[in-house]
Amino acid sequence: MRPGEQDEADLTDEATYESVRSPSRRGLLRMSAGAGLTAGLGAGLTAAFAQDPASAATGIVKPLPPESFIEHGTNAEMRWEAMRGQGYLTPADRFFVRNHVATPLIDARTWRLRLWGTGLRDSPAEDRPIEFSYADLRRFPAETITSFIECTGNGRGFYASQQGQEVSGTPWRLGVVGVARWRGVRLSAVLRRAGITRQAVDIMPRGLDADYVDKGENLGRVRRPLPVAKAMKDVLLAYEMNGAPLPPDHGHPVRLVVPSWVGIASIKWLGDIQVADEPLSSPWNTRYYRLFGPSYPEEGTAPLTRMNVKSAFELPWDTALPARPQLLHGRSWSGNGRIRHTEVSVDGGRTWRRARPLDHHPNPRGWVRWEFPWRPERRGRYGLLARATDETGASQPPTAPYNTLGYLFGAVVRHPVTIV
Ligand SMILES: Nc1nc2c(c(=O)[nH]1)N[C@H]1C(S)=C(S)[C@@H](COP(=O)(O)O)O[C@H]1N2
Ligand SMILES: [Mo]
Repeated sequence: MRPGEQDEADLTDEATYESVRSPSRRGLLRMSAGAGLTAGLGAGLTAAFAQDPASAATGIVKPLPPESFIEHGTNAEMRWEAMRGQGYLTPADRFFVRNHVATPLIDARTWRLRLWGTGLRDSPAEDRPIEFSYADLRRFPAETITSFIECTGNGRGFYASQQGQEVSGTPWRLGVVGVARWRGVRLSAVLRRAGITRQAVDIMPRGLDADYVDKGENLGRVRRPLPVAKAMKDVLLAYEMNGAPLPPDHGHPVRLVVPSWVGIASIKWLGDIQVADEPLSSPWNTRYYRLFGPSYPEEGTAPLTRMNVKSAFELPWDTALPARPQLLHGRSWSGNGRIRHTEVSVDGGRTWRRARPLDHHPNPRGWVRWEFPWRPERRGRYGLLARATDETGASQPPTAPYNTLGYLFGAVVRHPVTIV
């Protein structure tokens, strides 16, 4: 038998295939998604699910073609030129992936959502939770929302490149944001069915991906408290993205979509939700996702909630453009609500002109597409600027306030192009 044949045989056996997909075998999948794989089932899985050789290193299942993505460790940032010519939505195959660990493969047929805690009637214990199967959730009335999900560190790289400030974390440009149509069940409906009480104050959704280890310290599974007021308002338990079942990398079978809030709130591969009659905490609302630094309290600000205003051009970074009149395209969005207008400057911020909005009834939870006619006057280097203002009057300043973890970079970004 030649090397590799055994693995292929394993994968054509359906029973084996199903057993390795089940949640109880996630450890294996984690291995297959991580480095250092040797042989056996894991190798077979790598071959089956990793259409792209890169996924062996990233732990991301979908292909990451270099024209659409920039890989950063276990994450993939979308290149903004990948949105050029697209409609309103970000297609799932271009949507950024932010994974603390690796994408787990979870079988919807054996999956359960488990709710427990002191904020539910009769305070069910963690090991005696109220359970909903995937089929149970599909029997609730379905709801569809169009909403962005954006990583809190989107634009982080510009703290260093535009402001000369050192921050920790992945140096993203502006590509860790996407807008999708999410279909699922209102979280409020499921919480009510589970018996949420008036005393409940916080919920803690937790993912089924592996424990997150930060510099040798095991922080447990990804989880972040959410106030009951937000949980009951507009949060979705999503099982579809853009009309198709949620893909593995985006939380299959079920994820939270927490509109307008920091991306970390939208827990993927949702496994359980603690509902408590007292405030909850996790590293994701204490040591991360607050602002830290000289201008902030020692313990940081309050946990971050809404995202801020941003704008991006649908152009490759540092690209060459022809010396003739042309239309520039881009999108602006804000966690505060609707975008009122976007202005563009092609002369380094001396003069600004309004961009033409292409979406006339802005979705407060989505973005606005815009275009801007430009007639370059000379050849050479330009820094294109775009700044939006939202319905609260919030806009994009020339610089972003420094914080050590590089969150919420809302300043105007200088997008380099060369007219040739
Ligand atoms: N279980 C789990 N949920 C998670 C994460 C994760 O690593 N594990 N990453 C969070 C972060 S930081 C972001 S920005 C979004 C990214 O969602 P996406 O990968 O579908 O784009 O998922 C959030 N939900
Ligand atoms: Mo994030």
